[in-house]
Amino acid sequence: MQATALSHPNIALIKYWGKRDAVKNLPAVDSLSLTLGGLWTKMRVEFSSDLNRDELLINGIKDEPNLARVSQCLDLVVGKNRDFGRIESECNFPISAGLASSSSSFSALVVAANMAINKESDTQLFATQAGCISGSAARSLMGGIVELTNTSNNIRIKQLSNAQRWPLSIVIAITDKNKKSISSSQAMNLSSRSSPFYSAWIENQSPDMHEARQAVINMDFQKLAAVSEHNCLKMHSVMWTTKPSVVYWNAATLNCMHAIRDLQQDGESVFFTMDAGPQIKAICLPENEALIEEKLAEIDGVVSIMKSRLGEAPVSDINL
Ligand code: 2P0
Repeated sequence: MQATALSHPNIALIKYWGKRDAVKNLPAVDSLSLTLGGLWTKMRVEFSSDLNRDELLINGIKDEPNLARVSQCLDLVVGKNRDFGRIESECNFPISAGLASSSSSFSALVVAANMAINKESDTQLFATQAGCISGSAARSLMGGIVELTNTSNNIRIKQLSNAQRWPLSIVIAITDKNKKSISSSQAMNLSSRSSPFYSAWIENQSPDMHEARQAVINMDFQKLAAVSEHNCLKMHSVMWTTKPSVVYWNAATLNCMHAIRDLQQDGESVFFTMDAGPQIKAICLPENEALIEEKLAEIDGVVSIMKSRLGEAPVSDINL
């Protein structure tokens, strides 16, 4: 009754912001993402009749705030009438700081919990289960470039490109390692109720998805760059016009954006995206990675740089 799984976070180029069903946690829009190799969360799950409650350790420290969501995930996978679980989570990057740690955490947890009860691997089912707990987690069930689409009362994920077919690099400029001020769940809920741009955001997602999908199929970097930046700025416009406003950026985030725009002017293949946090992700071709890293590291307020290439689907093994 124990298993371990390792999963990578993902960042969306065409973003998920808003829910069409809060109970099932179904997203209001389709999305498209990159799975980030090198960054990972490892989850070890052990069910035992000796335990009298679920227990969660994150990087060796007992954690209460995230326990309810973890228990909810185990109930969903195993059923409410289950043994309690001891969950040990290890993560090699900052958590709750806009680096999509919930995507790697809940995808790893779903895979490990299913393996612990000897369920056969079923990627779409695992994506549905992970997505119920964290919308972005569903996309981490596949590697490379992944799209998540809405079906009548579920979601579906599909790999548009594997990590080898179109290798992309992701340079992440960390501008603040602290936890974000408001969770994305809470913030998107506020946006749907109060931003005058929310309905326009929902209505205009399909053309962006179409354009991004075609760009991936044709490996057209400039097209993917243009539609990704546009979609990112639209999502942040919805956040900014939420009441009360949700502004995840800081001065360094904006300075990085300008630096990336300058690099584009110089003919470099690079574009930016930002999520529910102040970190900036620069997507580029592997041959440009060193230059982008150098330029971003020089910017005031950039605390550190992380680099990633497209990663693979989760792996599970009792001995991980
Ligand atoms: C995304 N984000 O598409 C967007 C962009 C953040 C900004 O998915 O409410 O923490 O738990 O389903 O999984 C935030 O992801 O949200 C998110 P919930 P989650 O990646």
